[in-house]
Amino acid sequence: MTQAPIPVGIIMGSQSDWPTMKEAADMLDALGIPYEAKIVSAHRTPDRLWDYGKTAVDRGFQVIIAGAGGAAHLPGMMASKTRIPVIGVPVQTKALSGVDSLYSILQMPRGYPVATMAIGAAGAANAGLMAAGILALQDSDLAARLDKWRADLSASIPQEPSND
Ligand code: RP5
Repeated sequence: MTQAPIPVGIIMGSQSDWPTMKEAADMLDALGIPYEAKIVSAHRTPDRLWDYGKTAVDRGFQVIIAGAGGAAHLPGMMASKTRIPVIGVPVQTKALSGVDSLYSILQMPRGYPVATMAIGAAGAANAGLMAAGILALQDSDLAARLDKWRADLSASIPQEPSND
């Protein structure tokens, strides 16, 4: 029996991006969505990026989550190489707090969109949720899990502020 393809590819420019990108992975785990995570750098491993983009459709990915920091070309380059939707996560940087990453990922030219999230951990977690929302369009079981996740989050918010 052939195995179902992994629907989500998480890629990041460096090992140092993993603590941020793990937030996306943790969200996918929480929602029961299979993924693979790889280090693919636009600058340090351009051939790896090219191979990944060239084979992504055939490998059955439905969404790619790409995180990078600084001169963060990875999400945009991946979007130029595959029609699979790319969700970009700007990783926070020491020098410019991730605004460099944000602008690098956000300002794509017409024709090659990247769905850009917020800077850092919240953006990575939201990338997981965005991927879940896309996949849930075709998967009613996942849609129910995502609805429950959202309802649980709402229910966890207290009505009144606490002094503790
Ligand atoms: C980018 O450079 C990576 O995405 C990372 O955010 C940043 C710094 O990489 P390291 O020097 O920590 O490997 O390509």
